[in-house]
Amino acid sequence: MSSTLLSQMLLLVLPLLLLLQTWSSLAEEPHQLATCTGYPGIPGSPGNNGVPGRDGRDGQEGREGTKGEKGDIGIQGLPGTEGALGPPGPKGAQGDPGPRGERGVWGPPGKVGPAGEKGEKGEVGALGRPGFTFTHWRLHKHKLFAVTLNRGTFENGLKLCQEAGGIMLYPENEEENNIFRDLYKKVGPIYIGITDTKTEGSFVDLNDRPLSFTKWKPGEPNNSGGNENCIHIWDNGEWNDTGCNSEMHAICLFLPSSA
Ligand SMILES: [Ca+2]
Ligand SMILES: [Ca+2]
Repeated sequence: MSSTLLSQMLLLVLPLLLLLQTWSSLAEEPHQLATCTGYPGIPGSPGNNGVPGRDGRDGQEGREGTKGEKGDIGIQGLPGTEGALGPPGPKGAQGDPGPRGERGVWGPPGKVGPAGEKGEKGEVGALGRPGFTFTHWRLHKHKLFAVTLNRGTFENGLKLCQEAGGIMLYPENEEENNIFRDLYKKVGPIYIGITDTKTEGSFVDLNDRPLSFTKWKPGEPNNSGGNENCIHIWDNGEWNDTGCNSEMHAICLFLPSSA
């Protein structure tokens, strides 16, 4: 490098160095520059409203509310229209017969009426039928017992009772059996309303009902001779089967409905 060129470069650099030195000195003394006094400016006019922001995100689901109060009673509805009557149903099956009713009770005897006027003497009457005559009467509770005056077969006694409006019967308990026993002591052998004519050995009353009470003598009924289908009572109240053609009394029962 030549000395000439070097001197030219120095001539260019030196002014720059001086310029930099002057700039740095100005930078180290800024306060001297800020000391300049002035007046505040007039506030500017407010700016325009900005554009509305975007919708926010959905919030979380709220808690369940409290139970409301009971409401008032509703208004009564209008009545519905009545439907048409349906056809009658099929006839039901016949029911079982009801239990047998209790027997009626005899009423108290009526008062004796006034004596009638004495009548004229009548003619001699015809002979009455002996079957309608009874010799002893016993009233026990609601039952009226009567003993036939005359003796006859079992069929005779049965018929006499029916014609008089009664039935031939048997004692249905110990009290009634004692009445039969006492009547036997007064009149002798008495038939009672029991037979085994329909089924040998199976004694029933005259309505074919099984017996509710029996008072058999020990060893009876024995169907002695193979032909004992009717019953009579002994003086001790015990029963024996015997033939139906013997001559005996019969006891008829009269109830309020048949007397
Ligand atoms: Ca028999
Ligand atoms: Ca016998």
